[in-house]
Amino acid sequence: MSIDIQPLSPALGAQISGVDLSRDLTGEQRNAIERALLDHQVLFFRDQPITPQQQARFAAHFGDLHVHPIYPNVPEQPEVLILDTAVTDVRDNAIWHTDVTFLPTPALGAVLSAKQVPAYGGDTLWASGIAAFEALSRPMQTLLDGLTATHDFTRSFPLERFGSTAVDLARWEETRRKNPPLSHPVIRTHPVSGRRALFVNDGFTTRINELDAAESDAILKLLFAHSTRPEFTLRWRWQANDVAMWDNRVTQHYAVDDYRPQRRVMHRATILGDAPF
Ligand SMILES: O=C(O)CCC(=O)C(=O)O
Ligand SMILES: [Fe+2]
Repeated sequence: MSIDIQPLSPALGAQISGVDLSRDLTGEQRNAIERALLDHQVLFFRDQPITPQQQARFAAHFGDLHVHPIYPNVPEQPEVLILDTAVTDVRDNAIWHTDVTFLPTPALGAVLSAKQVPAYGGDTLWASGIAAFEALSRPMQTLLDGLTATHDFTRSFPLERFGSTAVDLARWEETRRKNPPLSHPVIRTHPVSGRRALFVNDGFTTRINELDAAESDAILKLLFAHSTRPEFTLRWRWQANDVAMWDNRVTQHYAVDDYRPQRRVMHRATILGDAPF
């Protein structure tokens, strides 16, 4: 059986069939999936009931895995974190963001497995930073080229929501101490494809360093709005056992918070990345 790739929108996204993610990948399958990820930035697989172990093994084909500092994980597979509305307040993912850009080396990508989904609602959207960058005018691209921006963990993980118990507070303070605000380029070059992408996100980006504060506020506001124009996005309607895999180096996503009190349970394995340039 060979891998079939159905593009879902011009900007990004493809549905992949012809592969069973519960089994170990052949080298050929791994390379075909990596190629598809480079071409389409986010991939979707239907009907893939995978265990946390199988999910971690699949994700580990593409890099080392990250253990998240805040979210709960599967005890016997700590690289798989649990997003369960019955356990964690996941509202903070209802903002356009790129995962963990508060790290010096943000995630390369992630593999998200839908365990329990609401009858309707709870969709996730992705946006292509490549499409957003390419649609900017030449003068704006020139202005942004070479600028850097500050990314701060506390923007998406505010103390008010993540420090409610003594244990949570201690973990939050430890995480903040280990992850002081840092800088990344505003325009990122994909380390493999060489394509250029807008790399600021509402979840973690607080300031364009080289601009004055008012200029930075105005330009970031413009860039956040620009990068999530419908033309650069795709919206996925989940079924249980769907798996999504995204290239976190050149995309953002938004988990729509419209379904509570229905329960929604997702498992995520996060693949470590490299320093943006
Ligand atoms: O729950 C989702 O659909 C996505 C949540 C999210 O932002 C993530 O897993 O990185
Ligand atoms: Fe996320």
